[in-house]
Formats: sequence, structure tokens, C-alpha cells
Amino acid sequence: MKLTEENFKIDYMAAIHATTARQLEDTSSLERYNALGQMIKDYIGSLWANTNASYRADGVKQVYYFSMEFLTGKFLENNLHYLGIYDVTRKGLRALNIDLEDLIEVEMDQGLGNGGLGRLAACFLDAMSSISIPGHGCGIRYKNGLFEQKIIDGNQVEFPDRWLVNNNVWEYKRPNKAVEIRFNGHVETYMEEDRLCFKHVGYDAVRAVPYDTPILGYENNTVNTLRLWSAEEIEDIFDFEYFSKGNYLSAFEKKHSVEIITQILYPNDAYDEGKLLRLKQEYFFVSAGIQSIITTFKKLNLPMTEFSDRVAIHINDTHPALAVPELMRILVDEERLDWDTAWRITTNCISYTNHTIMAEALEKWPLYMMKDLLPRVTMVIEEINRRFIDTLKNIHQYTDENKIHQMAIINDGIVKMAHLAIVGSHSINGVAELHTEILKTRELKDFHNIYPTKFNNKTNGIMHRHWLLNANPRLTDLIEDTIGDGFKKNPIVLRDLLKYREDKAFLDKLYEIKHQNKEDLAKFIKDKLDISVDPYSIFDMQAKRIHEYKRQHMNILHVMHLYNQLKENPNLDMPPRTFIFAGKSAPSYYVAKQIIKLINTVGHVINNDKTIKNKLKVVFLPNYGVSLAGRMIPAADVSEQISTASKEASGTGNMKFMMNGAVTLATLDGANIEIRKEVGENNIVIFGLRDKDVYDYYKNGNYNAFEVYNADPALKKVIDQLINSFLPVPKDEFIPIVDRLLRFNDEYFVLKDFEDYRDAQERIGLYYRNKPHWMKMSLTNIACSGAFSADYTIDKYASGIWHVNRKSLDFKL
Ligand code: 26V
Repeated sequence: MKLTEENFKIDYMAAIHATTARQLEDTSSLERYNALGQMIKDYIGSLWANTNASYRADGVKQVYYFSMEFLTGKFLENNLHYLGIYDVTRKGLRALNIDLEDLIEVEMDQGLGNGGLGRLAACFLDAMSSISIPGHGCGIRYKNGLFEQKIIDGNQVEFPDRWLVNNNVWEYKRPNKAVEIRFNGHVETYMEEDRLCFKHVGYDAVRAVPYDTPILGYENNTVNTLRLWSAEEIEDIFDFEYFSKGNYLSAFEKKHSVEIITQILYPNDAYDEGKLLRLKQEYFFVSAGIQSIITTFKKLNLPMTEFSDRVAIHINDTHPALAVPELMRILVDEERLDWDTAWRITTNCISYTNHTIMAEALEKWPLYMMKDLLPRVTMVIEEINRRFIDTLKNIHQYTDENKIHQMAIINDGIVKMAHLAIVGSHSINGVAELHTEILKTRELKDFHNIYPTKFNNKTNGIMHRHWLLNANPRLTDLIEDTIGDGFKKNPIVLRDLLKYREDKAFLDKLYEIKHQNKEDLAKFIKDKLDISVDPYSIFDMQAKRIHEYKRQHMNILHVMHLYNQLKENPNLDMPPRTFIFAGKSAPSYYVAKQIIKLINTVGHVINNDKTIKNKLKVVFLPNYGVSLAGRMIPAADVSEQISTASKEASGTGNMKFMMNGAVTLATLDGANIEIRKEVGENNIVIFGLRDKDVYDYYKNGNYNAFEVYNADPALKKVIDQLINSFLPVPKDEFIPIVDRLLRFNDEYFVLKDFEDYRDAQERIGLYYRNKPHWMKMSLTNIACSGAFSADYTIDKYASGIWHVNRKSLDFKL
């Protein structure tokens, strides 16, 4: 949009007065930020209205991305860039003696997600808008996002994330679009003419109120919607009966029991606890979302049979899989379609992404619980299951009762959400090539046999405009000066940088930028943790959720090994290294919390040991989230992607690090394999077991962790150090970790991969010392990272799964 500095100042002063009723000099940073946000929201308003009007006028097919999580982070900086008014805003504010950077800092992260799955949803929203796809998000407006992590005495301690305390300037509450959600009660059947009908009665009703946030496209006038639902009590719940009996407090208890539905995001990211409240959350937002889609569709005055020509519903993992029976329920019970027509519409609409093969993350609900909470929806699932089993027997001629039992949506009193999602959708995709292969040939093999064409791969992608342009302005400027700004809209052209592989002057500039970013991070670490780190050392980072399969403990055991070597020989010729960790553990995941404690304990010992001459440092940065990632990633030299092969579905951190010039140290897992393909094997460091080895070990039961431990003295030494008072903690502190590695035979092959990892780390050291060589590797990673932009991923979803077209909008603000 066009905005002069003069007009900016006029609008901004008006916003200050309107939102604060104070003179500028009397306002706080928060008030200044809110005023700016409000002003930007006003600018966005007409673009948003125009976008929706044009979607409706043309009746275009629209995508609804259903996700329990949207980890969007901050909006201000991005919105300014996308509107093309970042520079004028900065100058205008400067003239008023305000630093834009300070206001950007004030914004709280919208942390409504756990990790990869939630951040992917946020990157996808951006990409849908930026490549002009009519696509919206549908989710939950949790009052508390993912907990804030503090490290106290080396332990993770959780605090509530009250992201709404200062008011969220980007959202619009739309009470007029509230819908009713019905829980519990029972179902009555009756005949209407010769149709069997169902009526849900005696239910508890809850009001779902939408809050809409605009999702801007990059300089293309498109504004899609992220609609998050919040639970409120329905008026009649505020029971007059209670009042009349003078039972005022009970009325509030009931109100509280409703509002609790959207109070908190579950903080587990790979462990399903099967809690009733979580099931309530799932149905709550799915039902609300589908009701509102149907209302929008009806404005087109088309027959219901055309629903799937205008609507695509995507379910992000199985968490919104109730979309299948809920859409069926509405089409059959309320729209009075016959079952087969409703089923055709439903399966044509719905598509599903699988994000994990970890058995403990697969959602399963006890049938009795579901029946109690959702009596009619459960009947629908039972009918879907009955028909599915019929198909297996009659169409696919299955006679093996055992197999039929395993594939059923409901068996042994359990509802399997993945099976429901697979049966009820026309597309099932994995998130990286290897992951999709594993789904097809192993984990979901039986379903792939009967539905071979439903399965497809869509390798994840990241929002390059955030992870490069916003996070790393120095690098962005250098790239722009070198190859122009085409990469902002078409990131594959980053490949043009490959021409500069032998250009010393360019590589020097690249080195200088990395160094400045490292200086910035070193300062941040000093301020936050009072640890001095050497910006000339290798910044080696592992930043992601803490989980045994991601193997942060292998990393820290290797750090202990380096320390042991330095203690034996303080003059050891080793490039100085700083190991930086960040990530949250699920609050109830004891071993993961012990891994955090171990990292901090080792860090304490090493960082305070003067004899090793600052050659080694260990830092654990607390409260990893979108903002911290933005500070860390531009300063990384080495990106640790060391999961047990086959376990990490894709990873997206791996893509963010490479885009910022880090060299990946990786197993052949998830998207690491595709990164290797892009950059070539000389520009990535690979080690460890392959997925096939892992499956073979599991199958044959021939892995013996004790043997590996006994055969490798260096490894034995570090494991023993966990429990022999070498570390300043009670002797039994780390027994649970050692037990997992030895007594329970090391499920994730930490010991098995240790030697190979050590060698790979040695190679990293050698490459790093050869500066021109290292900078060439770094450059190659940046140049090849464009292939992982979410813009391309979303383009493939749009053409291959959703069958929606791009919709260019040419009105101007
Ligand atoms: C599962 C569960 C289980 C029930 C309780 C709450 C909860 C919350 C989240 C999840 C999802 C775990 C799956 C996940 O996050 N997968 C990650 O998805 C990324 C995006 O596709 C991918 O890059 C990571 O490799 C994958 O681990």
C-alpha cells in the first residue's frame, strides 16, 4: 500500500489518541504497540472485506485447514512487511522518537501450539494467503498457550502462558457468528414418512464464539481468515432455576465448567493421555467450524450436493478427525441427504495429514467415553465402521477376521481416530518422502493395500519470508544486493547464489554476517544467563521439543566425551565449540525432563572449568518458541537433526537452519534425506543407522545395548559418569536415563549410533577449520533452501489434494 511518512504520523497520532486518550509522551510501549496494531488492523480491514466479497461473488472453492494448533508467533513485523509499509513506519515512528524494534518486542508470541505440527499450520496459513489460495484456518482460541518454561536449578518449571493479558489487538470477536455445540444427552429415533430420523435430546449446550485474525498475503492484497473458537456459557445455562433457589455460586460453577473447554492447550506433543476434556475440545472446534462453513456455503444458494465443489476441509493430524462423523451427521440429520450421498460429499471434502508414526501419539478414545459425550456422533461412527467392515468383506473379499479386526475403526471398545480419518477422507499424506514410504509400506500398509491412490507425499515447507527475511535481515540484504529480490516471491531463485561459490569476496561477506549474528546471540546469552560464549567458536544447536527419539541425550553425552578428552589433554587441538540447546519437555514426561536437567548440569560443570581454556561451552536457552527460534537460528553454524532413523516424520527446524546457512549434522531421517538430495552429500554431514536397520533390529530383537556399552570405553566412561558422582547431583538423579539406555535396551539406539556420531562431529570440526570450504558449504545450504518454501508445498496441496485455484486479487488500498 502507499503511505507517506506524513500520513503515517497523522494516522498514528490519531490511533494513539483514539486507543489511549493520552498524549504520546504519557503512553507506555505497550500502549504505543497497541495503537500501531490497531492502526494496521484498520488498514487491513478493507482488503479483508474485499477478499471475502470477491470469494463469495465468484463462488470459488475455499479451503478450511482444521488444526488443534496454530503457532503463529508475532504479527506486527510481518504485517508491516506484507503491506509494504515497514520502512515508512520505522521512519515515521523515529520522527516521533519511537523505535519500531521496541514495539515489535512488546508483542507477546501467540503460542497456541506445541511444536512442528502447530508451526507448520502457521506457515501454511501464510503460504495460502501469499500464493493467493482462498484458504482459512480453523482452531481453538486457548486462553493459555503452551506453558512458559523457566529453568530453576537446572530443572524445567512450567508457568502459565497468559498471552491474552494485554489484550490481543489482531483479533475481531464476532459474537453474531456464534454457534451452539451439544454435548451429552441421548438420541431419540422416530419415523418421518418412511425415513428413520434421529434427535439429540437432553444435551448440554455450549456457545462457540469465533475470534477472527486476518492472515495477510505477501504484497498481493489477499487477506484470509484464521478463525479461533472460544467457549462461553449459553444464556440458559446461567440457570434461572439456580437463581430462584438462591444458588448463585452454582451458576458460576457451571459457567466455569463451560469456559474450561478452551482454557488450555494440552502440552503433550507425542503422547495421548485420552482425557475427556481433550475430546471435548476436539468436538467443540470441529463442530463449530463445520457449522460456520455450512452457513457460508448456504449464502451461495446452491444445492447441498455441490458442497464438496466449493469446500475442502483439511485435517491436521487426527485431532480434528471428528469432522468426518460431524459432517455426516449434519448432512444426514439436518440436511436430510441419504447416507450414500452424504458419504460421497464428506469423503470428497475431507483430506488428512499424518504427522507421526509414534504409537503413543496415535489417538484412541474409549467407546463408552465417546458415546457418553457425543451420543449421536458416535452412532454415526459406528455406522461408518459397520459399512467399512462390510466393504472389506464384500468388495475386498477379506476373510481374515484378525485383519478385519485390526483395521476396524472401532474394536475392543476403542475408537481409533487414524482409521476414522483414513476411511473418511479422499487423501492421506505423509510429510516427507521417507515418512510417506513408511506409512505406505509399514505403519498403514493394510490401508494402503485397499486405498493405494489415496496415499501421497507432501514434504513439509517453511515460511521463508519469516525464517529468512524477518529473522535474518543482514543475510536478506546481502542476498538482495547480490541476486535481486525475486527470491521473496519465488524462493527457488536462491539457487542463483550458487554462482558465488568460488567468490571469495562474497564468501567473506557471508562469514561476516554469520559472525555478527553470533555476536548478537552471544550478547543475548550473556544478558539472559550470564554465560560468556566465544563468537569465534562453532555454534552447534539443537532446538526442538525434548524427546528421547530426538536424542538430545546423545548430543550431551558427546559433549561429555569432548570434555573428557580436554581434561585428559587440555592442549588438545580442537576448534572451540559452543553447544546450544533449547526446547520444552511435556510436563509429565519424566525422562525428557531429566535430559534437560542433565544438559544444565553438564553445562554448569563445563562452563565453570577454567582448565579447558574456554574451548567448550554448553548453553540451554529457556522457553523455546517462535521468537527465540528467530534469534537463535540465524546464528547457527551446525544444525543437529539426529533423531533415530524412521522416527522424525519430517522436521522443519532442519529447513530453517539450512536457510540461514547452518550445515546439517543428520541421520537419514525425515526431510534430512531430501535436504541431502538438494545440497549434495558434500554439503551435509550424515551418520548413523538407516530406517531399515532400525526396523530390522526391532523385528529380530538382536540389539544389545550392554554389548555396545562394554565394547566402547569412551562411551562407557560417559554413561558411568551419569551415576558415579562425577556430576554435582545426588547419585541416583540420572538413573532413569541410564535405565532407559541399558536396562530397557536403548529403544532409540543412542549407544549404537554414538561412535558414528562422534566421527561425524570430528568431520564437522575439520570442515569448520577450513574456512573457505565451510563457507562454501554454508552458501550451498542457503542457495538450495528455497525448495523448502511452504509456498511450493501449499501449491502442491492445492493442485494435488484440494483442487483449488489461485485467486489473484487486484484491488489496491
Ligand atoms: C499429538 C498429540 C497426542 C495427543 C495429545 C496432544 C498431542 C499434540 C500433538 C500431537 C502431534 C504430534 C505430531 C507432531 O507434532 N509431529 C511433527 O509434525 C511436524 C510437522 O509435520 C514434523 O515436522 C515433525 O517431524 C513431527 O514430529
